[in-house]
Amino acid sequence: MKIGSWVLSLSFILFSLLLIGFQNCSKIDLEIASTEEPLFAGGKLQLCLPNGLTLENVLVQNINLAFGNSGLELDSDADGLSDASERIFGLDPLKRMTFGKISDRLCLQFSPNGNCQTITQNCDYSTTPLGLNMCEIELLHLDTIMPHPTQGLDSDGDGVIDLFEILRGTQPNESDATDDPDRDLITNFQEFQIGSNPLRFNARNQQNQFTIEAQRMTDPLFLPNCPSEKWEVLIDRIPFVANAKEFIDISGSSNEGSLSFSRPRGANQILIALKVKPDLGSSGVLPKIYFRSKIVTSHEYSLDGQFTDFTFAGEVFK
Ligand SMILES: [Ca+2]
Ligand SMILES: [Ca+2]
Ligand SMILES: [Ca+2]
Ligand SMILES: [Ca+2]
Repeated sequence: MKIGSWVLSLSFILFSLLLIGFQNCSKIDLEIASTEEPLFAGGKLQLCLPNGLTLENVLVQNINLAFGNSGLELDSDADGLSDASERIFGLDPLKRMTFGKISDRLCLQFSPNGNCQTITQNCDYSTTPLGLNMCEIELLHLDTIMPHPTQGLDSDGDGVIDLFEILRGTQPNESDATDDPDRDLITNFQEFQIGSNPLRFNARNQQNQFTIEAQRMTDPLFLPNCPSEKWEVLIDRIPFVANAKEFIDISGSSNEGSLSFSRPRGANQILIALKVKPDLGSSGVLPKIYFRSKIVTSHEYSLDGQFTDFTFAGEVFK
């Protein structure tokens, strides 16, 4: 009797372990649909902020991964559409702007057949600091929401840069960071923080989330020569895949100091965006956006850095 119930318990445990194993496998399949298993990038930022500023948020995205039909897929040209989706719609997976004027993701959004040659005839192709051109800004009416000193950064002032919103499908022209369009009880902003799809119910997929933890530091031994606010940001488990083809961006003109989408074969581009705002004692100072592009390969795991590694993109009103 005793041995019988013991065998029964053991079988139950084995069955449960098997079941957990299967569940984990299916979760991974749902999230990562690349031909290669993802590698993970992480690192530590030690930031000495400019005087009078405090950190509003840090967001990180691998711009060479896009959400496709079956999860995260390779997006070689960083236009927000995976290579596989582009082939389905007859777009070029190695051109951000197959028709030359707006990024392919916006092309599909405004012209669902992927045929957007006729959109925006006369506009300025030169890119703003974070990779948008005036054709895209005018098409999305980003220039009419708020008259920021620099356009195309965080036009709606919700803390998520326009580029990330376009790549992931949230609204760059509407403050929607606290919205939850996919009703998974994770707000859009939280989805950006953990790297999940803001347009797809995925509350139960805890498996492949990444983490970004920012903490204000008061320890005098941390950045001892910093006279202003000090922050430590821990970034972990940002997924990347190593099978990307080389990408050379030929869309529009890239201005000095603005984000470039080009990168070598086998590498992914991980973009870190900082939004800083005036601290309580500062008046007449506007919020600012800084960015850092990190080219990551299979041999390099580190996103370590300091504030001086970041490029100033511009100021926003909110
Ligand atoms: Ca693409
Ligand atoms: Ca493309
Ligand atoms: Ca925004
Ligand atoms: Ca959500």
